[in-house]
Amino acid sequence: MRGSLTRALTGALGLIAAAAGQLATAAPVAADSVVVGGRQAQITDAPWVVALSSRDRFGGTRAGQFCGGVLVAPTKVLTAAHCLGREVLGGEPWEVRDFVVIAGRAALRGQGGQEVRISDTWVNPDYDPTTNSGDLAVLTLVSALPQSYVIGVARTGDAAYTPGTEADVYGWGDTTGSGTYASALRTARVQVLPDGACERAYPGGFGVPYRGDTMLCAGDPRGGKDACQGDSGGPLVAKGLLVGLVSWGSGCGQAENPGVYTRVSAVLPESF
Ligand code: 4AZ
Repeated sequence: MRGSLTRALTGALGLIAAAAGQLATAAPVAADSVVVGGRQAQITDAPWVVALSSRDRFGGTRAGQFCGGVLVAPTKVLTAAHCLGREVLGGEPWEVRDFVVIAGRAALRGQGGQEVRISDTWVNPDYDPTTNSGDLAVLTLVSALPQSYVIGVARTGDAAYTPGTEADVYGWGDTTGSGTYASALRTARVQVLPDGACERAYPGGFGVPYRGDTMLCAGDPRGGKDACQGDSGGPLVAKGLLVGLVSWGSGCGQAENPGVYTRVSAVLPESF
């Protein structure tokens, strides 16, 4: 969607940070790397994973997929706020005439599942596009998907947020870190990492800083498994509950640069 640079690099410091980011992404990632380092996922095992699509804007070969999302109620999809930004959509979400959520389909070229239009979008008013803090939006679907597709959301303090907890990230994004987008849903097993791991990786300065109050750090301590470009907005699931949304990071699958996720429990309003 945007070359190999990371989300973090789109803010005011973009040019300087971009140079630093390109150095960071120059290191090779694991060859079988989600989602980098992942494996194929069955949609029946993860029916809450959805693709955000516009064939008009992103082309039809991969069904217009450009971000991930997750179903948290029959008509409510969470995604990353940055997925709805002007630089992604080329306008406001309601101006994208064929914007749909694809549910119940792992293979983007297949016919399975359903494509559902969106009646409303809500972008977290505290989302800061410069720092990526609060990177969450809610899409309301025009018609309800089955309740059986819905995943529960971990609340603040849930054990699912404890560092060391195994977590699975899902998406149709880049599987290599060099622009090889998946056509079927993939998943990778990572772990919730202590905030300190991302504070060390993303101290601020040139790039944007990691903030543990609104962000969640997760990755593979040995590297190789991670979310990547195109996975944004997709779910990070631990203990059967949603804990994070793919948000940003430097490169993909590098042990020293974990993935940064939206901390859903801290950012999602109580009323959803
Ligand atoms: C992106 O640009 C992106 N490795 C998403 C996740 C990560 C990096 C970049 C984490 O959408």
